[in-house]
Amino acid sequence: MSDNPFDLAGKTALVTGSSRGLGFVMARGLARAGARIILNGVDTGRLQAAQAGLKQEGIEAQTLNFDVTNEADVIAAFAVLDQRGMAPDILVNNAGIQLRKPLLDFTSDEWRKVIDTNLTSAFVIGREAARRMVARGHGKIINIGSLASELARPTVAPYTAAKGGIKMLTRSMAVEWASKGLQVNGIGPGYMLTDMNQALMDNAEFNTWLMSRVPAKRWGKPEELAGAAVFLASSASDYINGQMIYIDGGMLAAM
Ligand code: GCO
Repeated sequence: MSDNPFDLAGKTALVTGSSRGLGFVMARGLARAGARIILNGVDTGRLQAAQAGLKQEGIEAQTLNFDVTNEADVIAAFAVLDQRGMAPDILVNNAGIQLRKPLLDFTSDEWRKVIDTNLTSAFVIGREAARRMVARGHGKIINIGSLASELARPTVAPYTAAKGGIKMLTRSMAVEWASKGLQVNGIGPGYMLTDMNQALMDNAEFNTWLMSRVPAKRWGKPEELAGAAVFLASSASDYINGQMIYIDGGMLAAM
């Protein structure tokens, strides 16, 4: 047993939505800390490319293609993990989508798609993982929220509602499962350089506004999330529960 509290050797981590972007970078960070990684996505080509990318740095990752919004798919995926002896010790609920338009123009179907992908999936997958973690008496769940878990801006209402829900789902999971040996916490990225935010990065007016709001005066880099993910996945955070760590360049601290 390593005396390094950040060592994840011997642990299995499932990261949803990890074929690219923040999910991939967090999965890579957990792997570099010693965890056995299960990459998830719905695009087999992207999953295989992500797996190959990790292999190039000597990391052997598994892949599991399932749709986080399809409960039957999720349950079947956990049955496969059970068969492989790979029920996760660490779950990162990262999968999410963004849809930007005035709230008055959203359809109910569009609302449900965002809520289902960004919030309900964290409940369903969290419940399936926690059933196995509770049986073992230990486990780490990391829900990926957002700066939008705390602050709203126009045109992203479903996403913001979902991410606010992620914060309170994290607290709910923590208060129900802490006595069972689980630690459940969240990471709230600020404005990060990701495909999801490309339209914002390309918008000069948005960039001017953002630079006026972020004390660090820059966009965040996806790899800047990996440290918090390793910390919350490790024994270094065994007495931390129900917390959100915001990685936002100080944006939430500023008026
Ligand atoms: C937006 C962005 C935010 C992201 C951002 C902050 O359109 O405002 O997509 O919703 O979550 O990375 O967390």
